[in-house]
Amino acid sequence: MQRRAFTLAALATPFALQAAEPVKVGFLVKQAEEPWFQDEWKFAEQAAKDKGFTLVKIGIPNGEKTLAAIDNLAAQKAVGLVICAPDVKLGVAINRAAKRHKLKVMSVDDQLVDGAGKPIADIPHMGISGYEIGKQVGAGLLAEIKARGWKLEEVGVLRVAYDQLPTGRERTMGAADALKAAGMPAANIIDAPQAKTDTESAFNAANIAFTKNAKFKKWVAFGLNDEAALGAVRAGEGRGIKADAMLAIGIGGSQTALNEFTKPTPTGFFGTVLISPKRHGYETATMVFEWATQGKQPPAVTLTSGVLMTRQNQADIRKQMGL
Ligand code: FCA
Repeated sequence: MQRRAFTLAALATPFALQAAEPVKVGFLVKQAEEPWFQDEWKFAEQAAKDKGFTLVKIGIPNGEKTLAAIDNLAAQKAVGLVICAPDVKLGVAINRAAKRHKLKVMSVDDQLVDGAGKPIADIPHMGISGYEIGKQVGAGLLAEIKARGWKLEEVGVLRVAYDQLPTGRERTMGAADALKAAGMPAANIIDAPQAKTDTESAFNAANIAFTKNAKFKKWVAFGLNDEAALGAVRAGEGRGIKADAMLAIGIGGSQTALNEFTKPTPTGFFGTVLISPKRHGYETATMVFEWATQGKQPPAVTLTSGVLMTRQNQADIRKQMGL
């Protein structure tokens, strides 16, 4: 009797384990501490819960960690991954590693490129419409410049630049072009190249630019994300360029922007173009899962839009976007 029970249990266990083995999808991001990426992860987790897979979240601050993370996913028998790489030029190496391990790979936010800087065609991508969203930043700045009665000629324009990342360049060029099209003198546009895409790097870049261009007493600022715009605002504050003389609009709309909007006194961080971490997190994770398990190929490129959000309308807009 006892012996029979033992045999049945022994038989049952492997089957039970097999049935319970969850499908794993990786979600690898370049800057895990950034609120935007935290939000993407949160919505990817939601997708995992809804669709019934396990999400494996890994921060990949550099190339070495990126390739190690892909090997790690393969060792865990994951079926695929979504990735926002620390350097888009890692594209070929990432594609090769994924293929070697038979992992489906899709990029999010930053489109991977080959050695010649061309997007890698067989890696599906979801990103923002960078140039269009940049133009929305420019339009938002122009409207507020007008509301404040500033003359375009007297305003310095700080473009916190991260041009090695194509979407970064598109975003800030869109903003600069919108300002120029409205009559902003090209000579007023000052580039402040940042070494990384975080607040500290933007702060350092902005400080140098402000020092070199002290003739401007009023400024507008923008960059590829909220952290870039915020770094410019903080650098301005340190030099006496306060909310009445600074107008910055970021891109993102995550906690970095919300923290500014909920301060009792408005800062120079006037607004942000809210983009959708929900779409970027939920949809990409779902696409990779369905690609690997149902053979459903994701669209080659999906570009998402944004909407200008300020201190005034933030609650309504976030609600409308399902956030
Ligand atoms: C890039 C930026 C992030 C975020 C994302 C949508 O990856 O570095 O801050 O803006 O695009």
